[in-house]
Amino acid sequence: MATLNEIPILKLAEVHAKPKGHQMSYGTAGFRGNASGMDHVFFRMGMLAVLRSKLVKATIGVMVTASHNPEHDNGVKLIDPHGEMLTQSWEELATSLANVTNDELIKEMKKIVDSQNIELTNEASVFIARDTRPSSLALSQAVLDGATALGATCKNYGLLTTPQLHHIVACYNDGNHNVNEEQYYQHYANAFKALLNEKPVGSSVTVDCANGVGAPKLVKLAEHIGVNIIDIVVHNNGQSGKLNENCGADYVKVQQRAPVGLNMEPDHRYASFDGDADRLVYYTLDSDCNFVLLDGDKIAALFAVYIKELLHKADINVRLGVVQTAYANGSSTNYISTEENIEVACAQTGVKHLHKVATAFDIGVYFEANGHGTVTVKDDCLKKIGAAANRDKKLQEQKLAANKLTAFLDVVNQTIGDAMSDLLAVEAILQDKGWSIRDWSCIYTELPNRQAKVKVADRTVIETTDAERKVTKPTALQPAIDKVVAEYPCGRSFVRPSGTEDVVRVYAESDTQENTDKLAKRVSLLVYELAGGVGEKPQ
Ligand code: 16G
Ligand code: ZN
Repeated sequence: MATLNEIPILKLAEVHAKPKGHQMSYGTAGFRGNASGMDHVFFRMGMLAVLRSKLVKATIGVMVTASHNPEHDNGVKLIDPHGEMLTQSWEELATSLANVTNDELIKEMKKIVDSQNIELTNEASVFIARDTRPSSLALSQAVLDGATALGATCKNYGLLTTPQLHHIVACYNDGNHNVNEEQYYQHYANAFKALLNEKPVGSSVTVDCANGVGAPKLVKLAEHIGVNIIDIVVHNNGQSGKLNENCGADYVKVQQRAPVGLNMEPDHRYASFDGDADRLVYYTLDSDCNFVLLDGDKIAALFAVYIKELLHKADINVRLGVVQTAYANGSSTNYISTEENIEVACAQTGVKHLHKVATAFDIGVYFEANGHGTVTVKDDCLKKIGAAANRDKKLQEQKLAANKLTAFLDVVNQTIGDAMSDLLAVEAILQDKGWSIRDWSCIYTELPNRQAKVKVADRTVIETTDAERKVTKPTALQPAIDKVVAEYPCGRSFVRPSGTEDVVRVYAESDTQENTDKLAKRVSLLVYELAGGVGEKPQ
């Protein structure tokens, strides 16, 4: 049994020393915070990736990004062998390792090695990539230092979107050792063209890339597809604007308005990515020039119904389901489950939770309302679809549908929500159905909704159950919410402690915007009063 080679670790740990008192936790999607003072966290996550790689005997990914957060923030997340997010049981290990002092570092690492039974003589391989934040270059170097301090073989891919790194890690561990960025474009461009059957997409689509890494990558993807097939116009490409400032998927979804600098025209298709291109929302203007948002719920509905129709046409019987969170608009849930008769499940906020629930279905479509989502397919289900495409007895029309479904599932990045691949999937469906963005938008009408946040002394006093739809603590809160909600037609409201910010989040929906705003305010006030609100009372 080998031991840790302490000297190089300690030497580099001095270079990446932890500032006094700095504490962080591995949140919903890794560590995230102001980039200054986080250098040690990146160094230590480089080391943790090596330990994980030695344990699972596969390549681990490390992505340097803070997604839709402001430019001055940064973050780091680990990617497990099949391209999924770091297994939850390791989040605690990550948190402890990030928070010990430099003096306790070796002891903490040994603790991890012992508790996990890690064989240190095993080889390790770590893939690293980063977004375009000014701090990302130096922080990805800190990850590299950490990984090399423990003797791993490292590949630094430089600038990538988060889903690109997930894709590369998954393919590599699946035995494709030549996988690289170029192959990513080839894969999705070819899959898209196959799905379209080389028929061009009629009109252009304008994509706000949040001034982030999605911009140069989308340009490359578009080049691989060819402008004769689809005309993608990139907006907010990072040449002048600031990352995520008044632009990007989060801004558009929350503000329900166009990103900076975009002069919208009625009926044109617009889309926004977030800063690391794992979220996608669409929007347009109606003929009265009202802003119309098509968020993650609408993308999920579009995907699910398309898959359902193809399964039906191909005469394939598998279990299809949609996974949403409590944030999904009530109308979307109603449309998918009642009108389209597709199973709907609800998961806790955070991609890892949705992903897990989705994989229980043969085909699982999962989306958060904020635009993060994808489709998962079980291997034997894929085989079943492939067999249907080739079966002699099948009618030509059934074979065609099975082929189309295979092509569609090839266009989506099954490892994680991917704004680029989701964009192609939406474009292909609209093209296939001959739908305008207006047709798509009309499949159901959202209930007016409002999100708010409340500051409390300690947000952990709020505990929830039933996929965050009900509060269990403080005990007086849920009955009080129920009573208020009952006063509003189609009323629904829930509260949950944020996993990324020191606030309690409040969601409300009901029949009119005026009622919804009142409901959100009254529930916010209940949180303030019953869960230790601080500062100004909610207005
Ligand atoms: C993170 C999650 C996102 C979730 C959000 C909730 C991933 C990759 N990202 O951004 O899915 O919606 O956190 O934030 O899992 P909140 O807990 O602050 O509301
Ligand atoms: Zn993101």
